[in-house]
Amino acid sequence: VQCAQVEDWHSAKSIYEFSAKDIDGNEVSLEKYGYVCIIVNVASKGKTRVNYTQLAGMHASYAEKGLRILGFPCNQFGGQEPGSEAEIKEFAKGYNAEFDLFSKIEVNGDNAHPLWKWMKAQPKGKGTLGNIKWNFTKFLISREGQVVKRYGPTDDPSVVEKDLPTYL
Ligand SMILES: *[C@@H]1O[C@H](CO)[C@@H](O)[C@H](O)[C@H]1NC(C)=O
Ligand SMILES: CC(=O)N[C@H]1CO[C@H](CO)[C@@H](O)[C@@H]1O
Repeated sequence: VQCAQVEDWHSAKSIYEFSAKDIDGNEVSLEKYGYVCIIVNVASKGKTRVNYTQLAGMHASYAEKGLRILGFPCNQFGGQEPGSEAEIKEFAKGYNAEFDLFSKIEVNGDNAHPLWKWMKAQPKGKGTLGNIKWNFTKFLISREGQVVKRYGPTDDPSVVEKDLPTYL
């Protein structure tokens, strides 16, 4: 794998230089995501219903128009994603969520996934404090693989939907 993984994530120019493990444990190069993407840290416990339902709905409505949603389970916020990969997959199925899920990662700290370190360091991805504050933080990625906007956990997925026409 080519990837600007661990040490040199600073120098990456787009998300396409990264790879991540999908929910089944296969290393996937993000090169295949030459679409408009929403990258989001998901959790299974807590206020998931609206978030998952809207993400699943957006996938259903916009996948054909060129949207991809990448959900990264993360257990760094109040232990809200304690399940195994298999349990997370089953959980998502309950919402008919057909968007792409990845293996559990960390989004903050030294062990954060390099893709997340990179997104948080981008001019449009910094947010107010840089670090991810809670589950369901969303990054909107252009077809060029650039972060074009970051949304906080309380911005429901429908807020992101309003911006899609500009980029799709
Ligand atoms: C979506 O998730 C975030 C983070 O847990 C939460 O703050 C927000 O209220 C949720 N949205 C809804 C409508 O439940
Ligand atoms: C899945 C989920 O949303 N978990 C937590 C994320 O943050 C909210 C807001 O603080 C919590 O209430 C949820 O339990």
